[in-house]
Amino acid sequence: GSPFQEHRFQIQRLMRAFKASLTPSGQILLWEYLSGWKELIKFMDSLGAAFGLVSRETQSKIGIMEQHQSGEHGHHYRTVQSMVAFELARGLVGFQSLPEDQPPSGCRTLLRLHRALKWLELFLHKLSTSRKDGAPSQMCAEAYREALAPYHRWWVRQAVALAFLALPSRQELYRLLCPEGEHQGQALLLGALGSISQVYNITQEVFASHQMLDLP
Ligand code: 1PW
Repeated sequence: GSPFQEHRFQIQRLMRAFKASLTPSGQILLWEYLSGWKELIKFMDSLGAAFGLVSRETQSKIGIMEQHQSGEHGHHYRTVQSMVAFELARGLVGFQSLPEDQPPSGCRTLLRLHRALKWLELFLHKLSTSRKDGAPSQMCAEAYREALAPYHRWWVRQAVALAFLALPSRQELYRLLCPEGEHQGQALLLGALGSISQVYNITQEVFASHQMLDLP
């Protein structure tokens, strides 16, 4: 293939990354998890400038996670579970408010990505079960209302709503997601959904069991 191919979004790569993030013992590997997100960012970027804010914000969260990974205690940031254990033991989670002089914790940062993953899960689900005349901008907005809007400030909700309006038609979106055609696209969507839900559910359990679902 072309040497530039890896810069283009591929839903297969997204699916593989989230699948690979799951170990047989139910650990979630952060490097693979984040590489799934990076693939998704390529997709957002292919949607045009309207998704710039969403894309930049996601990248900045990934950047914080990578700083933790390459830091002094990086080896604790191999899995979601080891990160949680480490930050809990060291009092680094930030259950109250964020100390100004410290980088945001891995837990509160991952929680943001985790909530956004629910948005993606709902959106892909709606898309994969939608009729030919369905409007992606509406599906995206509904998924956002259900999964993410309650956690966002007013101005963020307004900005995100504007981005949705720029989403292409269902047909065009399927073409972007899977150039091989809608039929295959649907199968790939379902495959991706399967891995994303599994990863989401495990992360949710880990965070819930430590009362970490509303870190400031
Ligand atoms: C095509 C579908 C793509 C779905 C991808 C989902 C990405 C969601 C990112 C939304 C970003 C909106 C703008 C920023 C909001 C931040 O305030 C918020 N960040 C996130 C990732 O939700 C909360 O982070 P904060 O402000 O508590 O550091």
